[in-house]
Amino acid sequence: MIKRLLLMGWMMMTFVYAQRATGEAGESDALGGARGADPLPVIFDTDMGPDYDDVGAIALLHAFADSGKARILATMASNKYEGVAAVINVFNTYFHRADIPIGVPKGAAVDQRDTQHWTDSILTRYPHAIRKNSEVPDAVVLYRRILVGQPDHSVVIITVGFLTNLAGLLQSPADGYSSLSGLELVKRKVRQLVSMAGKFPEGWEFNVFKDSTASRYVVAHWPTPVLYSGFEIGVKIKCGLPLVRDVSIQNSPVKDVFRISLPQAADDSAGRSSWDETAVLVGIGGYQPYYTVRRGQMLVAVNGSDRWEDSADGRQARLVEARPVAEVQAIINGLMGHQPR
Ligand SMILES: [Ca+2]
Repeated sequence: MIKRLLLMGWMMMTFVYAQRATGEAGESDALGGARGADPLPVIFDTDMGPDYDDVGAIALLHAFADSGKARILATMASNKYEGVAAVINVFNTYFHRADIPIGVPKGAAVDQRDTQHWTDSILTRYPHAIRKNSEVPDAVVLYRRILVGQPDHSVVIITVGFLTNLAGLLQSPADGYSSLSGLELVKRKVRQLVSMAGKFPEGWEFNVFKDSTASRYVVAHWPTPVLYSGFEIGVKIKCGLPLVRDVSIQNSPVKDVFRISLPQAADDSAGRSSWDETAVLVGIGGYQPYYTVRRGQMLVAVNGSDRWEDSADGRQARLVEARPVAEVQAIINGLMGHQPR
């Protein structure tokens, strides 16, 4: 009941702000300040581990789809450990969307699974029709196939992992799906990229430095508005304990992952930091009223470190806190407890 109230509160809040922002310049909308009433077409791109905030993120994604705010076009892996496609399929199946297309990188990519053994636990316990990565297409090919069928400037891509697939997409040539280059296809079909990436104003962040070649390429060449949720945003938002303690939630792979993983790190005694969940939250719900944005550009050095450069007319922006962390934490915890319809 409390979760339902929280979800309703969040939806009403975003509706009010969406209405308010309609009267403002379209610029706020381009950066993800406000979202309309129609379900947003979303491609979700995740490393699905080694950390488990990806699990919270995919729970939020499906919660938004169930409330009519998002339409999930595809779920991509940016990590190629054997079984990643199956793990993603477990969550899509749990939320009654077993047929959502899944892509994995077939070329050079990070190959790193979790250390807490949540991936093998849920693969043993929960149904999934996809078993091996070889059963699903290459992510870049799938991106091209999905994008070409969407209305122009409509798709929001939310990445909570490495930028491997997006670098490959930008550099992809024309193929049987589209005569456009990857860059032209993105320019035509994508509305916005929302990405958990970077540590600001400067530092090292896992998603950026693990495949720094891809990160450097994407931040320099991505042709649409980009919104980053930096490391400093999610680190303070601690989630998962209400889910683990909710005895009404049974047979949930989302709950199992947090139940298995939270006790394994002393740092997580108050909950797991919610980096990836923030990208889904603002990518679909809009960033207002919880955040404002700072415009500019992320720069990634050859060694994988990143820094922010302000620029008033930058196409990129990063989140800046505008409300107490506890408010966002309550919303994310509520959405993470969402159960399949
Ligand atoms: Ca991730």
